[in-house]
Amino acid sequence: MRKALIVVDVQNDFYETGSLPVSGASQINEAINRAMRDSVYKAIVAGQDWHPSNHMSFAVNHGKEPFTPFDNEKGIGPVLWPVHCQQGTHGAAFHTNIETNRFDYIIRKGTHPHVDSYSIFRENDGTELGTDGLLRALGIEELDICGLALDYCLKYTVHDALLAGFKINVIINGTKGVEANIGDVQRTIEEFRRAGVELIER
Ligand code: VGL
Ligand code: ZN
Repeated sequence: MRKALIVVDVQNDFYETGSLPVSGASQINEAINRAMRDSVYKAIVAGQDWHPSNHMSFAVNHGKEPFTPFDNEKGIGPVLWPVHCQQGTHGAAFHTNIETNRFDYIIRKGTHPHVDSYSIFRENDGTELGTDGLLRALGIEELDICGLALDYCLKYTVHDALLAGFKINVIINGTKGVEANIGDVQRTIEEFRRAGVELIER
């Protein structure tokens, strides 16, 4: 058992009725639950976007509209977001149809007001979240990755996991994208293929 399952940000705000909705998000729940019921995983690690109300990824904290382009060296951007996944709110909670009792570890991210954190490995300024160390300590060599959103947090998580040297499989029926720009999802999938990521179904 050298495999872990990574479940990225399956939180209410990223589902259809949330503040930063991914269309069709609820369609991924069954594949994720099916994967979690499989006994092949040594560990199931969930990411949870967990922002304070003064988080600088929120457009309103700049007096701007959501999706306004913004970039700074502290790792906010490339766009500003609607208020989402505020610590302790319903929007930040995991979707009720996800069998969260199966999560072994939860990595919270985006907790510092001035730094965003897309990947569950490190914050956008490079600060490690401890995920790599955790997986190494457990002897994990291969990751199946699913969750939201394909073209943001999942993409950055895959990127960092590749840099860390893990073999990566993306559960393609267990993820959906924001598609802020038309073609983002397709481009991300092409990038995965070129990087040697395997696309699997559960
Ligand atoms: C995410 C935008 C802002 C994600 C999180 O989970 O993909 N996207 N915060
Ligand atoms: Zn966020």
